Amino acid sequence: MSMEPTAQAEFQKNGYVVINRAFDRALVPSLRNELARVHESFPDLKAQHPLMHRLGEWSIRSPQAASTVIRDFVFSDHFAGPCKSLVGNDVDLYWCATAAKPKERGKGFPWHQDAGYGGGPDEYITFWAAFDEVDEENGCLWAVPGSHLTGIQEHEFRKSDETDYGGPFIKRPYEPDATKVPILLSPGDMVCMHSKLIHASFQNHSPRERRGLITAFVQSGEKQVFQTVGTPEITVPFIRSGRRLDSSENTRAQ
Ligand SMILES: O=C(O)CCC(=O)C(=O)O
Repeated sequence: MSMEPTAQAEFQKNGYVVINRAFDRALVPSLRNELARVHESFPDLKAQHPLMHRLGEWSIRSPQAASTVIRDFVFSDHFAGPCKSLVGNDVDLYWCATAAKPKERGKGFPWHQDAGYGGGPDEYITFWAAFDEVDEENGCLWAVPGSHLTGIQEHEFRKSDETDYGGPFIKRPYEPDATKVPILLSPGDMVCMHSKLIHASFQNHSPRERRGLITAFVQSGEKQVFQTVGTPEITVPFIRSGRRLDSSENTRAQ
């Protein structure tokens, strides 16, 4: 289903839009199970699927390579509709990763822009699909509305420490203070973000898991697509001339 014009306008203005009930809650238990399996069996799965990478305790890149449940979810109309509205009729999956912040010890992911990682395309969209109730206590995403219009800030790579996971983050000091907004989601909701949106997430001190899936999509033919881990990125065809390819047509996804 394509996106409502009001939701598209919200995305253009704020750089993100929350899509409530974007997918059936009935899918959530099997998605949670697959996410747990991918994390628990990562070494074995990695041996069979070299595309997979551990990005830290909280995240595994390319889980769709090892899970048909995740693959069918990623290559579904849940994402095709918004992709067609926001990206166009020819779209590739850029990347996919789990986002499983554990209860009580989940760390933060400081302020950054996805396009600030360097080496990749400037313009693409990222979805964060929720498998749990996600709020301030268990480490939801926060965004700075309208920040996608202010250009790409300078980023620096920081290692994981006591409070934060490692990654490329906006150079210190940066603190948006009052302009930041929490993105509250229920299982089945997702947020769609512009690649230049400034966003972050904080620690999970709660007794609740905070599980989700990140999927990023880019206009096909985008030349500047490199994997953050350093090898050439393999984007996967998703929509061609307005038609969604299903996951079985996407041999490169596996
Ligand atoms: O899941 C999170 O807490 C952070 C995810 C994020 O910001 C990203 O992948 O760009």
